[in-house]
Amino acid sequence: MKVYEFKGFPNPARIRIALAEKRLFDAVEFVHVDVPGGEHRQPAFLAKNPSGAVPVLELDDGTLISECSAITEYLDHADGDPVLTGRDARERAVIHMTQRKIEAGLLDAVAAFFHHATDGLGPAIETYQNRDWGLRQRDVAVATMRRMDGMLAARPYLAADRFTVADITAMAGFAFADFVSLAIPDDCARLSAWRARVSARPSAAVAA
Ligand SMILES: N[C@@H](CCC(=O)N[C@@H](CS)C(=O)NCC(=O)O)C(=O)O
Repeated sequence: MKVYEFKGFPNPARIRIALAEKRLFDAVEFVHVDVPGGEHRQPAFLAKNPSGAVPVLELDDGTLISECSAITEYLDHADGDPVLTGRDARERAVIHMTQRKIEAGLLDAVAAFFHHATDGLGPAIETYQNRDWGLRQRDVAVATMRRMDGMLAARPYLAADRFTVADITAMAGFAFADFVSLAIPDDCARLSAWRARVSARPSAAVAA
């Protein structure tokens, strides 16, 4: 398997963490894509992912899988424990729901703030910017952090009583939030404690 990525970027980090959690890190070859240089907008990469985004997983039979949630789903089904996406119908639905809310409300919102309300990846890449939208999405990210703090009142991890893909998406969201200097609000003690807990996992080290 190959993973096309840019090391240190938040979405590729999700796949690195998932691979490490599932002890599959050495089963893939990482292929560097020069995103700041625009390589992801060139025809050769667009043939792999027409959305022009990393990461992309390429299977040995040539199947191309983009979107982190889909890649994680493949990895989780391809290998056994630990299960990151849920063991039964109820758990799978709850984890999927929570992951998606965190993806949209934290990770994608921070990304929108970065791309629209800051210099982002520079003028060659940021060909359309809407500052108001970016600032609105920063507010969405902070509101999502408060909601996540509430989730942690009932359980030690965001979607279950154990680490799941929802925690992985959140880890990437907070790494991106650090990059744009968006802190966890002071009144979110449970969320800060969760972050310290997941940051201590060995998988966190492979994402940076
Ligand atoms: N929803 C996608 C998001 C992928 C994404 O936005 N990746 C960023 C890097 S973290 C990217 O390639 N950005 C390129 C660009 O903004 O032009 C996923 O889950 O994989």
